[in-house]
Order: sequence, then structure tokens, then C-alpha cells
Amino acid sequence: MLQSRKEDLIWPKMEASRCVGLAAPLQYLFLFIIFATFGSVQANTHHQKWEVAYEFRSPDCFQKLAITINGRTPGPTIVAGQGDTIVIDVKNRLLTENLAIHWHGIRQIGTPWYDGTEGVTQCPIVPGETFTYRFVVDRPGTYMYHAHYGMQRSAGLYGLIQVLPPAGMAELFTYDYDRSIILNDWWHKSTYEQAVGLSSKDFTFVGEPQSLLINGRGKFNCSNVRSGVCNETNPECLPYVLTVVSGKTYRLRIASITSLSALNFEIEGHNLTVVEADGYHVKPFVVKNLNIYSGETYSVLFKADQDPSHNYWFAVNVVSRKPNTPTGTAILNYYPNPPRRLPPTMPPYGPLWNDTMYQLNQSNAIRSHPDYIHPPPLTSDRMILLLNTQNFVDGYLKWALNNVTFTLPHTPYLIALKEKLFHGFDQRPPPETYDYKNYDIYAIQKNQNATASTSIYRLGFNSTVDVILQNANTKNPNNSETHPWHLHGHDFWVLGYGIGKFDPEIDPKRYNLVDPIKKNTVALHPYGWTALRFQADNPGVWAFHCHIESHFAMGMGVVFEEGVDKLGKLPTDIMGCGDSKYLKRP
Ligand SMILES: *[C@@H]1O[C@H](CO)[C@@H](O)[C@H](O)[C@H]1NC(C)=O
Ligand SMILES: *[C@@H]1O[C@H](CO)[C@@H](O)[C@H](O)[C@H]1NC(C)=O
Ligand SMILES: *[C@@H]1O[C@H](CO)[C@@H](O)[C@H](O)[C@H]1NC(C)=O
Ligand SMILES: *[C@@H]1O[C@H](CO)[C@@H](O)[C@H](O)[C@H]1NC(C)=O
Ligand SMILES: *[C@@H]1O[C@H](CO)[C@@H](O)[C@H](O)[C@H]1NC(C)=O
Ligand SMILES: *[C@@H]1O[C@H](CO)[C@@H](O)[C@H](O)[C@H]1NC(C)=O
Ligand SMILES: *[C@@H]1O[C@H](CO)[C@@H](O)[C@H](O)[C@H]1NC(C)=O
Ligand SMILES: *[C@@H]1O[C@H](CO)[C@@H](O)[C@H](O)[C@H]1NC(C)=O
Ligand SMILES: *[C@@H]1O[C@H](CO)[C@@H](O)[C@H](O)[C@H]1NC(C)=O
Ligand SMILES: [Cu+2]
Repeated sequence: MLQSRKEDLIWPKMEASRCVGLAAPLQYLFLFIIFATFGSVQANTHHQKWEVAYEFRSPDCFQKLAITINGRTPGPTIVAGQGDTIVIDVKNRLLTENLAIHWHGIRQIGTPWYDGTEGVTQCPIVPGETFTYRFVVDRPGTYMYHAHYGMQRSAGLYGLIQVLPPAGMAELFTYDYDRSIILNDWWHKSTYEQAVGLSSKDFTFVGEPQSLLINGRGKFNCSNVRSGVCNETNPECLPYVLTVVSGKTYRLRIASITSLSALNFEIEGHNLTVVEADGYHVKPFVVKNLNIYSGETYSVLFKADQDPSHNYWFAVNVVSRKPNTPTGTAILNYYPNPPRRLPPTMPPYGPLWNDTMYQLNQSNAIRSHPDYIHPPPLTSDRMILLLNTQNFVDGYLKWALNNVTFTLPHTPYLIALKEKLFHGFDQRPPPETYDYKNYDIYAIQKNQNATASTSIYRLGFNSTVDVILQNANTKNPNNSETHPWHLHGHDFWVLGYGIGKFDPEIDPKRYNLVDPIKKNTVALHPYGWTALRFQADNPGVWAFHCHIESHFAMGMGVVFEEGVDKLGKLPTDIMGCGDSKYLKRP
């Protein structure tokens, strides 16, 4: 904590490191808030007004329409103390497009209606309307926010949330400065073109991204693009520069909000010590480079202990899919070298993209810090085994879980359940398991057709639930993809990973019940399984889905309900769509 404060005091002096495009006024506002809270344990309220609009932007030098918050993409970083209340008035100025914003990693205890998941917890914010999100950030750590309507996230609506521990409470690890990096992948096609391609009978995949962005900046090779649209000297696409002082230790918060890509992050010549994952303390381990899946956040420590006479590369490379995107780069600048002087080397190209064992190994290395173990319940009340496959529904390509592809109802579940509008969605329970004895995960699914459904899993309140994600072959021979699964409203324990078919008789005996990490997003590796456990103790309705934007759009998700009967009256501002049209007060 003290370290974080120190960095906030010093940050404004470090000019070069502030070229990220974070708005100075907001930084100063946060500074003010931090000063105001110093020495007090009182919870504060952070009130912001956001205007969300399309603007022409060139984050990778190529001009396209991007969704901005108060003119910026990435949007402002929210910095708050544990227990503080965040109030954000979101004005939708997209003219012709609905909107919803999800606060990724914030559990929304007591405020499930402000989770920002359109169709699940709220009606969309229609153009011209202002919607106020109000929630408490209850755990210190690194989190994110992003659009949760259609495939809007990939248009640029995203940003970071930093929750600081209470004053006087030191972090377990020490560092001199606190810095943040948010990673993204970027397409030149509009989100609409992408969505229409995915939802047509004549299926067109979004394809590999044109660029990888580090703090909203990338570099596209403009030489084959007609002039005017792409300009490599546009200051908007200058690389991000992080200036370091020799001998100092840096905490780097790294978040990935990619729409498709699994990434590998490396700082040339510098090892990284992993200390935080999704807001939880990690038993520290050292890596040369870090795999980060969409929806995950990490903190790593690195020491500026290399030859200070030149600069070094930050390099971001695609893994898990055959890369067709240049390495994303930024500059690690050793003071007092010129900030933008290019390193004398080629950027690192990262590990072999298809080295699944390397990725699995790193996933397995993420354990809870021994001083911060949250012990999991040793048994569970229910096991839901979800087979991930590609199928067709009426000739459209979809992703399915146990043959069911997810579709959103017209009336958001939370409203439908609380207001007893039960005809709003399919009341039959979705399948708990699949025929794991006979199914061949290495073959193309024999059952070509799945069914589309709005059905949900109803969980006993405060019951302990295990979810096993089982990967399989896609519609292409010898192909299985990586899926980062994200759970809303909870953090889960990661009990284990395996390659091959999960065996409910044998594999639970190998669960890590000693020091499993808690997370909100976890990777399902190719042909593998991932086992999770969580406590259904947060009344509400919660999405659990693949964080790949196109996969979720193709039905790769489920919904859990628990304890909705325990909730008080719903705020009427979440209503107004589907069967809740008449419930909204003017
Ligand atoms: C950009 O593309 C042009 C034309 O294909 C090529 O000659 C040039 O080497 C590329 N530049 C970089 C930096 O890759
Ligand atoms: C590219 O951008 C730079 C800096 O904004 C400007 O000076 C230059 O004229 C632009 N070039 C083209 C071809 O538009
Ligand atoms: C990084 O860690 C590896 C393995 O622990 C070690 O061999 C190497 O010397 C370290 N590199 C630096 C730059 O500290
Ligand atoms: C990984 O991909 C490369 C091509 O990018 C290929 O040559 C190699 O055989 C692949 N390795 C495995 C284990 O599939
Ligand atoms: C697996 O990770 C550990 C550190 O957690 C490392 O020591 C080991 O070399 C790795 N093995 C492989 C095969 O990558
Ligand atoms: C799958 O659905 C298509 C049409 O959507 C239909 O023509 C075909 O017979 C179905 N296949 C099976 C095995 O049911
Ligand atoms: C999925 O469909 C196949 C073929 O129709 C069937 O054998 C299997 O039981 C179904 N699985 C589930 C979980 O419904
Ligand atoms: C949930 O169950 C745990 C024990 O498993 C208990 O300690 C806790 O008080 C329960 N919480 C609620 C809200 O019922
Ligand atoms: C798929 O893999 C199997 C064995 O791993 C191999 O026999 C087969 O030829 C491969 N098929 C294709 C289409 O690559
Ligand atoms: Cu996926």
C-alpha cells in the first residue's frame, strides 16, 4: 500500500511514463482522492460521468471508428480503495447502438443488477439515455471494465480498475513503483462486419487481428494501405513508453481484454516474478514470459537491473492460435536514455505458439500464496460437466455446451426471475453432463446439430458447485482451441487441469485442495479439462462464458442463478425491455 501511494506521488514527475494517454486531469483527481483518504479507513465514493461515443481513432496508425469514453480508448483507469463505492453515470452517445458495461472481477455483492451484463442482469442502455452504475469494490487487486453488449468490447470500450488495500496495510511484496499495462487485439473491420460474418449461414470468421495493442497503441504497416487512412507518423500510434530508473523494482499490473488472442508477454532481458492473479496473492514464481488469456489480470515484479545504456522491448505475441499478427511492442526506457529510442535488438518472438505443455505448466504454477490461502470446501454438492463443442443450429455454426448453444432472452433473467415473468425463458434445466464414457474428444463431433436454448442452471443458495470444463475437437480435424472462461459474481478455486478426457471417478482425487488459487477467469487448454469450485453465495444471476468475444457471440456460455428470492426490490432503471417494458417507471 505504502508503495502504491509513493508511486502516485511520484508518477506525475515521470513525464515519459505518462505518454500512455491516461488523462492527466483524472490522474490528479485520483491523487486528490488518495490524499483525501490518507490515514483514514473511511470508505469513499468516486463519482464519474462518462460519455460513450464513436470517434475516429488510429490506435495502430490505421483509422477506424472506435468506441471511446470521454474521448479516450482505453478509457480512464478507476483507482479506488477497498470498500469504496464507485458511481458512474454512463451516457450512451452511440446514436444507433445499445450499451452495457461490465465491471470484470468485481463480484457485485448485494448489487447483482449493476453487473452490466445485458440480457442477464439488465436491459441495454438505449441511445441518448444515461444509466448509473453504483457498486462497492470490496477486494484489493487489479480488475477491468468493458462493454458487455453484442461484440462491442472489440470496438474499444475497455479500461482498468485498481483497488488499493486499506491505508496502513502493506502488500506482501515490496516494490518502488506501480505501473499498469492493458493488452488488446485490434481489427480494422468494424464490429458489425465481424458479427454479421459470424451469424451468417455463409459463416465468415473474424480472422486473426491486424494488431496487438499495449495501452491502446500498436503499429500497423501502412505501406500497402491507400494514403490518408493509415499514417505511421500519427502521434496516436506512438509506442507506449515505460521509463524506469536503474536499480528500482516495478510492480506491473498486466490485464488482457483481447477479443480472440491468447497472449504471451515478455520484457526483453528481464525476468518477471508473478505475485497477483485476478486480485489474489500468488505464491511467487519467476518466468521469462507470461501467458495471459483474455479476461485475466496479473501483477508481476521486475527489477531494472540490466545494462542501462539502452532501451529494451516489451513484446506481446499470440499463442494458442497460429499467429498471423506482428509482435505488439512498447519500449522499456532506462532513464536517462531518450524515451523513444528503439532498442538495438529485434523484439522477442515469445514461446512456440503451439507448445500446450508450456502453457499448461504455467497455469499449474499459479498457486495461492501460503500466507493468503482461502481454503476451498473439501467436497461439493453438485458437479456440472460441460463439454465444449462446435455444432450447427439450423445450419448456423455455433459453440455448444452439452449440445446446448446459449442465446439471450428478451427479458433479462434477473428481472424475469424476480418479477416471475417465467415465460421469458426456457424453464427446462440444461444438461448436467455428457456421455463422457463414449465420447471421443479427439474426433469431430458426430452430433452435428445442437439446440439453442435460454435455459439456466439454478443453484442451491450457498451450495458448493464444481464445474468441469471439457475441451474437444472443433469442426476442423486435429484442432482444439484455448478458451478462457470467465465467471461473473464469484471467484472460483482452480482445482486442477488435465489433458485428455476428465474422468469423474479418478481425476477428483488429484484435485489441489491445499493451495488452489482463486480467480475469475481461467484457461481451458486444447483437448484438456479444467476443474473449478465455487460457493453459490451471491444472490443474483450470473453469466459464465468463454471470454473470446466471437465465441460468446456464437453461444459459448451458460447462466447460473442462486438466491434470487433473497434479493430486495430491483432498481427500475435496469428494466424497460422485453416483458419488463411495463415495469419501468418514467
Ligand atoms: C511494410 O510492408 C512493406 C511492403 O509489403 C515491406 O516492404 C516493409 O518491409 C514492411 N515494413 C516493415 C517494418 O515490416
Ligand atoms: C501523417 O501524419 C503526420 C503527423 O500527423 C503529418 O505531418 C503528415 O502530413 C501525415 N501524412 C499523410 C500522408 O497524411
Ligand atoms: C532469469 O531466470 C533464469 C532462471 O531462473 C536465470 O537463469 C536467468 O539468469 C535470469 N535472468 C535474469 C536477467 O535475471
Ligand atoms: C507447431 O507449429 C509449427 C508451425 O508453426 C509446426 O511446425 C510444428 O510442427 C507444430 N508443433 C506441434 C507440436 O504441433
Ligand atoms: C514448468 O514450470 C516450472 C516452474 O513452475 C519450471 O521450473 C519448469 O522448468 C517448467 N517445465 C516445463 C516443461 O516448462
Ligand atoms: C441438422 O440440421 C439440418 C438443418 O438445419 C438438417 O438438414 C439435418 O438433417 C440435421 N442433421 C441431423 C443429424 O439431425
Ligand atoms: C448430444 O447429442 C448426441 C447426439 O444426438 C446425443 O447422443 C447426446 O446424448 C447428447 N448429449 C447431451 C448432453 O444431451
Ligand atoms: C454458507 O455456508 C458456509 C459453510 O459452508 C457458512 O459458513 C456461511 O455462513 C454460509 N453463508 C450464508 C450466507 O448462508
Ligand atoms: C490427425 O492426427 C492423427 C494422429 O495424431 C493423424 O494420424 C492424422 O493424420 C491427423 N489428421 C490430419 C488431417 O492432420
Ligand atoms: Cu472460446
